[in-house]
Amino acid sequence: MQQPIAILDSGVGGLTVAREVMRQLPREKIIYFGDTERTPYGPRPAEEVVRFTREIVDYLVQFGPKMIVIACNTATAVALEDIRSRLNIPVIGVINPGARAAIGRSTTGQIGVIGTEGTIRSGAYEQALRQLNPHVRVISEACPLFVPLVEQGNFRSNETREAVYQSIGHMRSYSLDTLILGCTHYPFLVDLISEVMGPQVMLISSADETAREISAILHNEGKLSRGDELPVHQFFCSGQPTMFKSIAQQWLGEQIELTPVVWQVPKIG
Ligand code: I24
Ligand code: DGL
Repeated sequence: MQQPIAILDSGVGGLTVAREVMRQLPREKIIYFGDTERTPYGPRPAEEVVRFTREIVDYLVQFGPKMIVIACNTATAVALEDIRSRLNIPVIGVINPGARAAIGRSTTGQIGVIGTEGTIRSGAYEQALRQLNPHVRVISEACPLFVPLVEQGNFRSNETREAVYQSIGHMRSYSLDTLILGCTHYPFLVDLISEVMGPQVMLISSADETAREISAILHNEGKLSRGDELPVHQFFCSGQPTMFKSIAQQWLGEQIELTPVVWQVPKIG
């Protein structure tokens, strides 16, 4: 099938999922949408994030994707079911793959989850984990300082180390054996997070697990692309294109085709 895989995110974070899909499935064409105009989603009310996610999905369906991937944890937490109920193609989020990996690897059933305020407030990870195994103990914590620090490229400064200790230091007392990094940006802080949590705590990146899930679904449904030539991916962003392009090109290690999207301004009167 030559239809693209559509990946959407609140901004640049979902590029972690896109890169992993490009690595695992080099023949698949990707259409990526980053809502850089309205990023971040983490602090926003759920109803707003649902509305934004619907708008992006409405835009992406014009490309006839074979699958929609909500690469943003916050959007997955509040909008996955809504989007799924409106479409006839597979819609996958980043929460279930991460939860499944955590359940599979944890031996004690003491699982931690960190994410944005919106993700943690929704309880979506707890729900996904409990549905897979009702006996797990889940400890959750919102870490609103982490996204801005990562977006400043501040991965190992003393300020960041301080923020990581302040935010998750108390989680050490729960003897977790697994911690889900339930936000696109947190894998950039793995060194500090593992310094704080200790080497016995396994860290799970929702992006990597999601890419594996995408491969598995396309494989099982016989929908893998069989094209000979390598696909040309297409990127869209709602805000200033310059910054998005530079981050995406650095991260993906190649030139990208980027189209800026201007949301329709609502008419007044
Ligand atoms: N990383 C992220 N966001 C940024 C950044 C970064 N600036 C430097 N690096 N800025 O996310 C976000 C600013 N927004 C404003 C609105 O438009 C879009 C951008 C994490 C990276 C996700 C792939 C550091 C950096 C980089 C390139 C690759 C990776 C990386 F510059 F961490
Ligand atoms: N992409 C978001 C997430 O994974 C993090 C950035 C944001 O708050 O928009 O939850």
